Amino acid sequence: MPANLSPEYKAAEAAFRRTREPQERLVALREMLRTIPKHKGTEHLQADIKARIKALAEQLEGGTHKAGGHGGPALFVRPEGAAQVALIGAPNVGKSSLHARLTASNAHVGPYPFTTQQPQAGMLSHEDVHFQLVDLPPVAPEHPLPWLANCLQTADAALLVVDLTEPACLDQLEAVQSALAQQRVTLVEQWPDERETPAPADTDDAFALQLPTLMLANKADGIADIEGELQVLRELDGLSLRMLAVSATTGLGLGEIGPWLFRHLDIVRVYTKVPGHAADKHRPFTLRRGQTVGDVARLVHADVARALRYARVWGHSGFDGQQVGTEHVVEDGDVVELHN
Ligand SMILES: Nc1nc2c(ncn2[C@@H]2O[C@H](COP(=O)(O)OP(=O)(O)OP(=O)(O)O)[C@@H](O)[C@H]2O)c(=O)[nH]1
Ligand SMILES: [Mg+2]
Repeated sequence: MPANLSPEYKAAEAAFRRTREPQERLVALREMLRTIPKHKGTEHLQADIKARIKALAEQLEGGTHKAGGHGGPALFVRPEGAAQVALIGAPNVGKSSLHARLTASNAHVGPYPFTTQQPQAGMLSHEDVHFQLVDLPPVAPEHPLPWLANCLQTADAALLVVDLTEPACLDQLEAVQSALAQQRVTLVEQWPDERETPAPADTDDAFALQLPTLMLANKADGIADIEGELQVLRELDGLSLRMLAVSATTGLGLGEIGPWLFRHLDIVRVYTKVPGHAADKHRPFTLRRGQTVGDVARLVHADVARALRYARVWGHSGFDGQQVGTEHVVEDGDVVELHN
């Protein structure tokens, strides 16, 4: 990190880190470039910022195709649901087949590499929680995706898909990791449920992105000794990611993915009610463990949050319509009645 970064630059960088919204990130990047002290020690960083401005601006201008189907520009997927989870992997490993099977999308599947060209969103449900799964083009050295890091910025986690029947599986894994590393994206084994406190912001590198990752060992239908294969992969891949053997063809293991994500992303469902009425049990608001009644109110509406004085909570933690303050931490299954 070059020395002598000005307070203006640091403020711009903090704004950049705070937001996941592409347009706001572009504004912050331009402000970073404007305020960065122009000397030899910052040359690399200046070049990096310029490259990112170029990529992000192109990505934002680019879109005639809509990646998410909800008005987002091409090559971005606007997050929806409880969490956004990206399908990452080498060519032809079965990402789109999994996407199609898990979300009932019509993701295009082909028996050859580089079938998928753009991100595609779909929803994977677990009980009344919906995760947004994003199918992506393959990550491969011969097929660079300059927009990938920007696209992944909105993801909460990744599913790293490998093909268990592919002899070059380990080489593919290495190639995926190194292509991601070039864009400063790292797939990590630690998920939110294992963190005591929220992940510390990376203080050195505003561009570093770490995604909690579950490995999906796909095409397990073609493998006789699945446990043995997983063991080999575990020993040789140099990663310590959790693994799940799956098959997009037979459906093996697919039912475990939703519950796995729900548990490890530390998701909390809250049902709201208005006084004198039953709770709306159909559509939970989804939060993360540790979030509060105040956060629930913000999800309902900014005006509701501003006016909030207290809430009543019915929940698993023994609360039975008890009055609580805005800082009260909610738990999965709580019913909350907001009062102003
Ligand atoms: N046996 C078997 N074949 C599979 C499985 N999943 C996918 N396939 C096959 O693998 C090939 C590639 O599948 P895709 O889903 O297009 O793979 P992809 O990773 O999206 O490929 P790209 O978009 O090119 O990166 C197709 O021929 C699929 O039928 C599986 O679980 N078992
Ligand atoms: Mg595909």
